[in-house]
Amino acid sequence: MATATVSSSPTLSSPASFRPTLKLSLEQQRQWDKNGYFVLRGALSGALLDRVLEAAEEVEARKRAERNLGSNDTLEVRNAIIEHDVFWELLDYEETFPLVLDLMGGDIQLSTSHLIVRPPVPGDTPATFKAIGWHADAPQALTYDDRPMAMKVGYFLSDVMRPGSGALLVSPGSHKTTNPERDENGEVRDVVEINAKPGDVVLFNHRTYHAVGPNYSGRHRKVLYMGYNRRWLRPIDYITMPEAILARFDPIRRQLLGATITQCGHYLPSKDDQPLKTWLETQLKTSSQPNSDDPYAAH
Ligand SMILES: O=C(O)CCC(=O)C(=O)O
Repeated sequence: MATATVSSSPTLSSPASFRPTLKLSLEQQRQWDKNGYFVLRGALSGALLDRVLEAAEEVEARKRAERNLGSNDTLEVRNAIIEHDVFWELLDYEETFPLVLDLMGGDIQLSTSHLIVRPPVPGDTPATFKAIGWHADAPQALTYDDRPMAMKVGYFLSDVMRPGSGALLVSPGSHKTTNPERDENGEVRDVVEINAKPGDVVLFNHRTYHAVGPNYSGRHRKVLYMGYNRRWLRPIDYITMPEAILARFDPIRRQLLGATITQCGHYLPSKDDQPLKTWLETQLKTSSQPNSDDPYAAH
């Protein structure tokens, strides 16, 4: 863990500006239900995008040095959120987190924060190459109330607009099956390549099958995922956050970082264990305006 992040900074609150009334547009909801994912074009932009890109570079350089990795080795940083203060800003980012709340409700926590840097491959690499093979992220069971058990928000940090530059591959509709249809080579049949620019964001259900194909671009391909799951599931890449980190945050962010007030708070939450849910309910009572437009429609 980077000790630099466990500082005595003042409490970092969830941004007062995040909009609980920002809901999925009808089109986003349709795509989520039908395909198991949707894309927000340019949802991360301006100074924050610059800060996140800079932070990702700094963490990449530090981790490559710590792990003795060359620039052509793949780098994966798990629990990346504790590695740089800028990453906290994506924990409940106002342009994406309200949509997670709309999909999942308030009974959630951060499941993972995962920075991935994948190097390009040589030009003679077969097109069927996978930097990571087809998979859905566990667990695969359906939830009891139709809300997703777990989902991810992927922030693209490099340009993967050109086909064959290591973009995320998804199989639309595969969140409805445990075994998507494949051809004789084991390749999933129905595939969409999410070509994206830095700052584009994908939201996908954990059940949606995805993979990463070859990157012929000659440039590294970078992405940062923030995952969220139900609080009665374990997080993926941390067990508990250190007290020194939790102490920096307000009750809503502490909930998101897996903390409870009472002993059985994950399974049998008291009111005090659910600040996000309580806050959400209060906000929704005061104003609730479903979005009719889609500010991030593909362009
Ligand atoms: O985008 C990537 O490099 C891999 C993403 C992935 O497979 C995952 O998050 O489970």
